[in-house]
Formats: sequence, C-alpha cells, structure tokens
Amino acid sequence: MHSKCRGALYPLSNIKRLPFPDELVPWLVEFKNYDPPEYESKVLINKPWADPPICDSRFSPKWNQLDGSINRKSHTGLYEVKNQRPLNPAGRTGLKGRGVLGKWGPNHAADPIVTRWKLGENQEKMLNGLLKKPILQFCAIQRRDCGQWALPGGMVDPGEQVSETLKREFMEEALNSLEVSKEQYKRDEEMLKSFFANGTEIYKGYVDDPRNTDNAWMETVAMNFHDDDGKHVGKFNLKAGDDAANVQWMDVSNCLDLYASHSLLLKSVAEHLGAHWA
Ligand code: RP5
Ligand code: MG
Ligand code: MG
Repeated sequence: MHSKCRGALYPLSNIKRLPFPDELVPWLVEFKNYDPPEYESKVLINKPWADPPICDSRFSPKWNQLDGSINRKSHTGLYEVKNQRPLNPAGRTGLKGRGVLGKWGPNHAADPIVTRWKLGENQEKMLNGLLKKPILQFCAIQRRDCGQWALPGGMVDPGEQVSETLKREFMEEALNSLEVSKEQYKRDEEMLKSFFANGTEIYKGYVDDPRNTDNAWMETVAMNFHDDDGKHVGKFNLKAGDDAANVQWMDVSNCLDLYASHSLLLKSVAEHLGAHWA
C-alpha cells in the first residue's frame, strides 16, 4: 500500500492532497464522488523531457507500449486508462494531474545500490546485532529537492539502456561526473565499467515516491553492485554532484529513514548478502 505519495502537501508546492482512509486506496473499492485536486507544475512547460499537457491536440501517446523512444510500459503489467488518463496501478493518491513528473503514466528510473562491508582497524568485517552479522554500507546521497537521504538513482533517458542509466546516475550524483575534467571522467568510467558489469537485480516495479499522483508515477529497476573486498568503488573518493547535495557511505540497518521505497530496497540487499539488518 503506497503511503509516501499520500502526504498532506505535494512536494515543492502548497497543493493539498485529498485525505482519505487506507481502505479507499484501491481503485476497485468504490469511493463515491472521488474528485481530488489537480496539479501540474509550471516547471514542465515546454521542457523537452516532459510530455505535453494531456489535452494538447498534438499529443497522442501510445499507452502500455513503447511509444517511439519513450517507454510507456509498466513493470507492474497493464495499467488502466480512464478519460484518456493513465491510472496509478497502486491506487488513489488524492491528487490528479502529473504534479512535477514529466511523463503521464510510468516515469522510469534506475537505482544503483553500491555496497561494501564496514571494516574495522585491522580490515576485519564489523559485526552487529544478536546474530553478529556483518555490517553493510551503501553509497547514499542527500537529495537537493527534499533533503532526504536516498539512493543515487535517476530517470532513464529516452532510448537509454537501464544498465547505462545506473552507471551514469552513480557517476553524476556520487562522483560529480558532470563537473570533473575529461581525463578524470574517463578514468572513473573505465574503473566502473567492469564493476557495473556484475550487478544483481534487486527489484523492478512501482516506487512509493512522494511525487506520484493518480495519473503519473515512478517505477524503478534497482541493481546491487557489491564491492566485496572494498578495493574497487569502496575506495573511490565520493563527491556529490547534480541533484545530490551530499554523498557518503552509510551503514545499512532497519533504522534508516530513506526517500521513497529505498529502505525496502536495502532490506532486500541485506538479505541477499547476508548482512545485518535488525
Ligand atoms: C525515485 O526517484 C527512484 O527510486 C529514483 O531514486 C529517483 C529518480 O528521480 P530523480 O532522482 O531523478 O528525481 O522514485
Ligand atoms: Mg540524477
Ligand atoms: Mg536522482
């Protein structure tokens, strides 16, 4: 059940979502006279990465399909389209329109979950909890838009391979690749090439993102890239860039309060690698 996209105020606005009880989230449950406010951020006007307004006569999207280079398919299966508007597959959010999201329907992102073990003074793995499991660390960024800590994920550009998005977003947000010299960029990319070639898919699907609306929502492909001996990315100098204000290695545990569904993604990684969680 999504909850982060049902907060009182829509992010970066003073638009109030319609409040309603959890049982009314599924579209299949009747909600008489459901008519939430509508919001479309001005930021989207004439942006090349954004769809036109839904009522624009030149806009004829192909829902649930690859629409030219724009992927309008959902990882969750076929979504419904009602009154020419795609419906959020996770249910009602208390807001119509697409808010600040560029695309009507699914907005595809990718989340790199880059991990290493937390090591002690003698390079031994540090343990935690009753079960004495090793502590995993992940590369976390602090988002500029809301100040919350998160995975260094980002949107899949039209026509871009998800594997490319994962590497590019990590480089932009955690290595500041948009501002380093060409030489440094090449070195970083070369070092990351083999590291990012061996990832494990952790999740593919809907994200409970605070920007979601009834007609536009985030989806992601999350992959884990684990530096087991800490000699590769685990040694990199992290530097925040683009939409990240800060970057750091953060201990993985159930105490984390991260952006959107990112804590859940880390829980799966901890399970997958046999790391401490709770
Ligand atoms: C989240 O938003 C995804 O999981 C991903 O981390 C992120 C992508 O959006 P931007 O970081 O580009 O704003 O839903
Ligand atoms: Mg980004
Ligand atoms: Mg981002």
